[in-house]
Amino acid sequence: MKSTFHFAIIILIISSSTIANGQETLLSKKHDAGRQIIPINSDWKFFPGKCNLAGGIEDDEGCIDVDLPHTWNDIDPFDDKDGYHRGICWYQKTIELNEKWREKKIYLYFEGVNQVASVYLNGECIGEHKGGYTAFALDISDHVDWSSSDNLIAVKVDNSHNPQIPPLSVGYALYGGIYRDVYLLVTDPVHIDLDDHASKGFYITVPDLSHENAAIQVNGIICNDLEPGSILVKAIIKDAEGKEVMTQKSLLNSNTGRTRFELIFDNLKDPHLWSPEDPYLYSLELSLHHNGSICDKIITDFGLRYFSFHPRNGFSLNGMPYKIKGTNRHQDIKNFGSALTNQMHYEDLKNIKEMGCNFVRLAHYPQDPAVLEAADKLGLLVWEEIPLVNYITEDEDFSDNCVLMIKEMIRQHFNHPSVIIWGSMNEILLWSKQGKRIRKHEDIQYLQSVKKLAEKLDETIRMEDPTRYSGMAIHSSSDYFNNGIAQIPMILGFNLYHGWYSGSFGGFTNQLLRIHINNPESVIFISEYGAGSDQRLESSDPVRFDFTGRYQLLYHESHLKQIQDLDFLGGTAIWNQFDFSQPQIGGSIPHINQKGMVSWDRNNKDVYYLYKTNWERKAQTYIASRDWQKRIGLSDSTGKQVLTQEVSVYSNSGIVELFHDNHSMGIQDPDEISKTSWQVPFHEGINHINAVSLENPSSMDSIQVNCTIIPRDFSMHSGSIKPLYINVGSNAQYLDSEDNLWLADKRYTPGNYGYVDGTCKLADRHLVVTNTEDVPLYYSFLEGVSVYRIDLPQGKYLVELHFLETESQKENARQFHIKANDETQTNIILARGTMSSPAKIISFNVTVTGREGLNLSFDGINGKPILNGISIKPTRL
Ligand code: GCB
Repeated sequence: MKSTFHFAIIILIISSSTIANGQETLLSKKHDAGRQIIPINSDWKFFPGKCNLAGGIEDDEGCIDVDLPHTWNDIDPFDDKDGYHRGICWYQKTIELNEKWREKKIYLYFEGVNQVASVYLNGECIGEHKGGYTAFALDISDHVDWSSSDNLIAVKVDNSHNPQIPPLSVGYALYGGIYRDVYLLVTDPVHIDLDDHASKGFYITVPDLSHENAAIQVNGIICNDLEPGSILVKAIIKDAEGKEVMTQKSLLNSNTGRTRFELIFDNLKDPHLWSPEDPYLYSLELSLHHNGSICDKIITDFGLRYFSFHPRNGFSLNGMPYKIKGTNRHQDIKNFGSALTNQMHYEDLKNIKEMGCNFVRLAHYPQDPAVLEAADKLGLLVWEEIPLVNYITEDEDFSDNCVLMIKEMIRQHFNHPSVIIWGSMNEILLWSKQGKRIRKHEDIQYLQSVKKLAEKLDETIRMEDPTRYSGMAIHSSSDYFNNGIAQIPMILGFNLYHGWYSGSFGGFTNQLLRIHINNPESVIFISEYGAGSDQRLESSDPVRFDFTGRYQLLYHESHLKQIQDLDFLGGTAIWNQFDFSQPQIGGSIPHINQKGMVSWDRNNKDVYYLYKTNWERKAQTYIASRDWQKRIGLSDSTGKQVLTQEVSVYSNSGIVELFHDNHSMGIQDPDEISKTSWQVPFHEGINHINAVSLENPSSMDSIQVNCTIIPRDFSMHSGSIKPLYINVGSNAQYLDSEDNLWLADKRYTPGNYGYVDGTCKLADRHLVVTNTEDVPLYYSFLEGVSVYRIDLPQGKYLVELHFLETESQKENARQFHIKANDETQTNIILARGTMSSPAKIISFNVTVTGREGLNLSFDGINGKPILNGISIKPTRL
């Protein structure tokens, strides 16, 4: 179904109070008559790397005490060693049973274990779950040992590569562990279903919804493990203030086993609709009554909204055109890996909301219940998908696992008003079936298998949930269109990186217009666009792949402008809100994908404020230089001791005036993306910069820029030179791990420093630099240099030279002699591994006499000489 369709849905989620501080998830709410939910996250024993615990029963030797959530890969994907632990580890915990539970049903509920979990109770295997991103529930009632007060749970967790389980290849760490919460769920033998793919056991839809009226339907299953009899199902709808709005009841004659129920509220007048701007939640109290007492009760919140996508008009919400302004989110944070608390999940979504987004794509897998709850509560529309990325295994097991994942995802998260799209695949034709990146698919048989799977998954989505849209994200390849794959989903997402992986910024609009014209009936969505950055690198002269904050700004400024003009788009999502793990990738922060609006340890980058100013309604002004408050450069060529550089301001509050040390730099009117820029003549030391909106003076911002100015004629400043750091071969200044500022490099001009020859280059982005905290220094380099000059005044200096081999040598390692002022210092040999390369430093003392300065010369023995950085410290020898 390609054309617009319009539907309404009402959704429910477990009680709103659980989200107030983001601490608890839907299941952790201490409950209500008939049902107990007991978190069992503390006091687990973790057996790292143990593969052979029979039934999980073992003495404590070698175990580590841990609390959940836990992953064993919080650190090792990011160290200098190749790879990270992917294999089997065990967890154990004893649980205490309550005598009162003898007649009850007892379930173990796991929110997420990556990626295969085998669960044992007292040595007996009671279940297995495949797939690391969805929940599962196991009925342990008949397996507990009532003769003992303690029962031993053991969980074997395996995060090895498994060809039957997606994801097969991933651009993110496959963190192993029980990395989400675990609960004991104790219910009456008569209860709302707990055996339906770890769902809530009931589903709410809205056959009819308008601003005037809502018809609401609750469908579910009752499990009666007691005796045949009549069961009363009762549902009460309350408004956000807790006032009762409507009640419905249904008396069922239930046999033992499972019985369906349906409740219809057909006339909720003047419903208060849910939207990102007004995430209004009703609550619903669903209870079962048997033999005069309440045997199960669940209190949930729910939201009401209707929406549709149109191939030419974009998205509409509650009957009005609506611009989706979105981002993507991965679920990991520095030092925690994927083992995040519910509060951390909540803070992430809050960060997204505060940037002005109204949409988030949970890429590339279903996320924690706390994430969905936060989206409902904060007001964020959601695209959620299964972890089917890059390529498939052509067999039934793999396909069955994908289908199961879709069912689990949809059933578990069906009741969230935030969700509007279920995704099935991401860039599924990026790799060959052998697991290699390819440009063009030639294997017709494989393409047919992919198509068949895509059809099956899309069909599953539409069957499981006819109230939402199916989605698929693809990369720029005609293979999707030529083989009938792009035509399958209701929403076609494009992951586009113009001006990053290839081409120029403007290619974005050109490509989208082409796609739109050729596929006028397809709903086109931008599921990803982005560029990487590193808050330690800045440049007045940014270039692609340099990882400077300025390049990332230019990229997003251009894309934001372009997006504003593309009205047919269903929506857009930045890649990515947060930097995230990408083991084995290089760049200036190895093992990290650096395209976040926010760093991996959760610091907003300057680009965050570009979007915030444009997308968040409240009046605001930001100086886009939070990441560039320490600046260094040569003094201007005017001869004055100033460094003139650009300062940009984003303001959505009209004309802005910029002040430098309280002197007005003039007023400017922000452009269509709320941007203005000034050239500011920074002086040495602290510079106070203020930006104020003239129309709304409370919309203002101020920062301090600490500027280090190197006199352009430093050869004249005899004896007064400070340590000098040069980021050789780079257009960018670099702030190192000891707070030293490294100058951007340049061609030599008399009186200061620079390369006389050689070519400035960036290392291959895939090369992982090891053995240093200061990767950016090594990521850029000068190749083929024979002379590098620094016109130092007379004096004695300690010189350090930094090197990295960037190429894998086929035969002899790169080798060259180094001389300083004609004195041979050393002979250096560089080598590297297949994927990684270690940083290397050599140091020596030099004495500069007369006006000779420091002349470094490099003489190749094998290959071209190469240089990455120079530091020079005056010494007293
Ligand atoms: C993509 C992928 C995503 C990557 C991203 C990138 O298209 O869908 O998983 O992380 O590109 O940064 O290369």
